[in-house]
Amino acid sequence: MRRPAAVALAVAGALVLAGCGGSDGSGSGDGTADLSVGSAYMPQPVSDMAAGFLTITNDGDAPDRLTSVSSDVAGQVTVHETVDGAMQEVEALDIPAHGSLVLESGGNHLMFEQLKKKPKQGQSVSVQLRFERSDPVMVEIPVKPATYTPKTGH
Ligand SMILES: [Cu+2]
Repeated sequence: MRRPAAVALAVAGALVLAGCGGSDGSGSGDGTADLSVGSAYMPQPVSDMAAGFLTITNDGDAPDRLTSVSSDVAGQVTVHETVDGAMQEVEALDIPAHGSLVLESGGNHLMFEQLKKKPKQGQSVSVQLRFERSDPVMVEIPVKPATYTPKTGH
């Protein structure tokens, strides 16, 4: 009875392969988020508040969440979403696995309040982004003209 033995071996081999998990070689059990930040800018503020926009890309196998933000130029930075044209503060924003979180004019954004100084066009503002699972990320956000909109916008 050689054939049943061969089948059993094949099944065992498949189980071993499945147990190896992801193919990225990271070796971690349930995957991790792999975050990078791009397309960041701040329109030059016209009051004691400023908005910030950026895109957080997650190349990892696990989702994460943007939970809080701070900057040395602002007393407080909050995360806002825009609903029916009105903005409101949110506790956190989701960053899906193999996806991205987009903060753009008219939508989600960072809100800098109690500005200690008014950032000017050509300068940059350093911001620390903090996440539910990943380590904090420092970003230098360039200050653009007050009317700036990215060319990739719709
Ligand atoms: Cu806002």
